[in-house]
Amino acid sequence: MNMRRLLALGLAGGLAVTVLAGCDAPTSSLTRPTAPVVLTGSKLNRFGGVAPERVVAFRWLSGAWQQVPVQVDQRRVVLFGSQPSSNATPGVAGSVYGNGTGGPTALQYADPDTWVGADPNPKVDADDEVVFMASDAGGAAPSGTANPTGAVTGSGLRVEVADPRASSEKGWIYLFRSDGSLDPAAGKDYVDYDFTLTAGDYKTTYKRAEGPNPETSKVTTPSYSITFSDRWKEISWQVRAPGASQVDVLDGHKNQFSTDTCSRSNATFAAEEGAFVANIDGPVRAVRSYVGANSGPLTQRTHLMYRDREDVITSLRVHPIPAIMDFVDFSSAAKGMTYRSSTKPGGVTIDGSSDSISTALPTWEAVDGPQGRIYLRNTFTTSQGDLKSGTTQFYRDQSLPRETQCWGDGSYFGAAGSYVQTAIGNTDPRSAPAATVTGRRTTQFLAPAADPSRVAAYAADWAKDIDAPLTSTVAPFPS
Ligand SMILES: [Ca+2]
Ligand SMILES: [Ca+2]
Ligand SMILES: [Ca+2]
Ligand SMILES: [Ca+2]
Repeated sequence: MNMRRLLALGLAGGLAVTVLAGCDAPTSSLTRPTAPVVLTGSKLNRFGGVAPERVVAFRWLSGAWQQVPVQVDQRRVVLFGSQPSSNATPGVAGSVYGNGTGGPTALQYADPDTWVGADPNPKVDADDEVVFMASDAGGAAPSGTANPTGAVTGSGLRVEVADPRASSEKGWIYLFRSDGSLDPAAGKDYVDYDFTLTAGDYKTTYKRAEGPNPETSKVTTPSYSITFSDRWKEISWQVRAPGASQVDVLDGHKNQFSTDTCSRSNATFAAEEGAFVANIDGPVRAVRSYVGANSGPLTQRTHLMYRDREDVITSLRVHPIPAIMDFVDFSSAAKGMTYRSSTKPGGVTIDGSSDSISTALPTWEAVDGPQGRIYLRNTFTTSQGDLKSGTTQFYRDQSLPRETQCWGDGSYFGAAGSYVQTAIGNTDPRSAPAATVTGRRTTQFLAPAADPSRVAAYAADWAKDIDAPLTSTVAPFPS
């Protein structure tokens, strides 16, 4: 049995029973309990035309079916549209901005409470996503096993989930069409997302032409809470895993051109045009997606928030820009935590006094202390060949920096992230040619480490998992 990742997550005790895999795999042997599994409808053709509220999931555990939560997120291809000329301009469903015609489209999460609107195909279709947690996988159901009660005969699909880094580690989830008697959430709710605009309802109050649009939105799970004070302004992280002190260790997840300029930052993004794509609060994950970053009105960020982890995907769509930084700046409440990375595995203390960190991009970062433990993986993909080589790691721990801070508090505390210093060509699809630059930041929230000397090894292994997601193979059940 491979306890590697369970140890890395500090979860070995609680889940040991589920990894006691025998030769006939009576239970899941997956050791990535915090990983999600996301399938598109195109892999689940038996569910084409099925209503999302009829999609249910089961695992086979100890010789019986047990229902587990599954979530369907509807997606649709829509226009971006354009920001209206005035905040008073009424919105029209069918584009992200609820305004304008023509121009580029993209596949987006659908939301009846934004101008994107509901998916025109309300049933599961090829581009919709079906998601469940690896920790809910069970063993392989023996052939001849009868369907669970409430599942429609002939509707079953067996999803074999495998770990590309450990070929012996597998788990199974069985998806069925329900007869209507079952709740897809299976009585669970791993993530709570309260999208709360101070002004009120999104469609009637949101200032799409010119912000700001203050929010008190909050995501809460058993492992963390995150708050947002506006579009692009993620301003608090509390680790809620057992043993963490639960203080807010984040000043902000920040973007700007360079340390010396505040002409563009999350604060200026929020102050100008923008719109929400979707706000989804399901049993397995929450989705928060929005556009609008000054002269890049189509620039988009999507947060996927799972029980233990947040994935942030940023799609740059703007005219040529000189540079971009993407960093996490901690708060004074993070003082005393240890910042580590693949280039500094021994770590340095976050205390507002300078540390020596390589400018080479790390493959992982970790911050740990009594406040909790946080692993970070920050990467981007691009079609512009020279961007990677022109990107360095930014790090600053300085309570009294010489530069004015663009927003948040007046200090850098363990501020770290990427700094693209090569000029970025056009990424706005409204003018050709457009390159692509897509950032992906993954943050894992964990209990304080029992043995801090092992955090570097754990985080290094976790980052390899992030780069090699679980795979899944779908087959009819029974076969
Ligand atoms: Ca769809
Ligand atoms: Ca659909
Ligand atoms: Ca320091
Ligand atoms: Ca700060």
